[in-house]
Amino acid sequence: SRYLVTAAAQMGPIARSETRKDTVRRLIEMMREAKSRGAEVVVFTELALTTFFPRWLIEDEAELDSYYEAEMPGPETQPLFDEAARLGIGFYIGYAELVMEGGVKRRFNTSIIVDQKGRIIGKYRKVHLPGHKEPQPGRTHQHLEKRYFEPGDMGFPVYRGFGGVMGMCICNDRRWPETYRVMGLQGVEMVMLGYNTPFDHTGHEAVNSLTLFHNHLSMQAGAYQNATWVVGTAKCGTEEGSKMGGQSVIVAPSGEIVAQAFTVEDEVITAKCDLDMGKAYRETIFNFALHRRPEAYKLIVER
Ligand code: CDT
Repeated sequence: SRYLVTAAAQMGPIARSETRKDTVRRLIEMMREAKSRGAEVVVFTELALTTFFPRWLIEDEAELDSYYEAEMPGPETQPLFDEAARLGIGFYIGYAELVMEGGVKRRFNTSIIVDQKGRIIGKYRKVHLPGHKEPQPGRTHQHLEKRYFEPGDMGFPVYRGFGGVMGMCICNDRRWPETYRVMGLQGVEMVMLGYNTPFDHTGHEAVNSLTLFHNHLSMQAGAYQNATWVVGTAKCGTEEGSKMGGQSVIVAPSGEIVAQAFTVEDEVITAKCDLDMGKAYRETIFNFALHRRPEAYKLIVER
């Protein structure tokens, strides 16, 4: 067995007025709690440093830029890295990334994995961007990720860390089977992800009422079909009037939920994850080399 004590640090709402400093303080508090429970790695959420700003049309560029990180770590996030190194705990965190390339601003919805010495060992940029480019009439809250981010340009890389093979995705990515499969084909043993999921995300009441069911369905299926642990961490509760789902989970390669948050606030959950557990699936029912039929899947990449 290769045990990795893993924590998911769910976040309650972050107000629009909350400073980075205050948010980082909340993250550090949960990091300490995770460590006190024996965790070696803690998974924070998507866009963990600010309120979920894609719910608004922001036309002032300086204001928009204020939600992004131009460097990681930067002056306001350095304390998180310092505390991780001091405690000897790794972490995953999502943030809005702003990069200057040839004098042009590029924006991504990004996550990183940081090791127990406070060093970045992996990076990922969100591939599946939901929502719209233009504000939709009649909606109380917009979802303008297509306006504020470019689709990720890194694919779904995996990284060696914490004694295993680690992968990442971000929120909407968790609903797409290809996300997990691309990492599954690289032998991923734990997929870390964060999400911000408003209950009104489809505009169809019947679908919206299944929001929490679909959240777990996607992650449990992804875990089982790819013989991997999945750690899904929410930002939840009522944030600036938008109600978002919680129920953060740690899912085993069997597809079973082994830990689940029960509040919609800052809450740490933990599980002792055996990274070898996936073998029983990878070597039998999901032995990819033996049973997959890529020649029958061509349409997936052609359309
Ligand atoms: N953040 C994010 O990707 N949220 C989406 C819901 C919004 S769809 C308009 C999700 O898939 O959870």
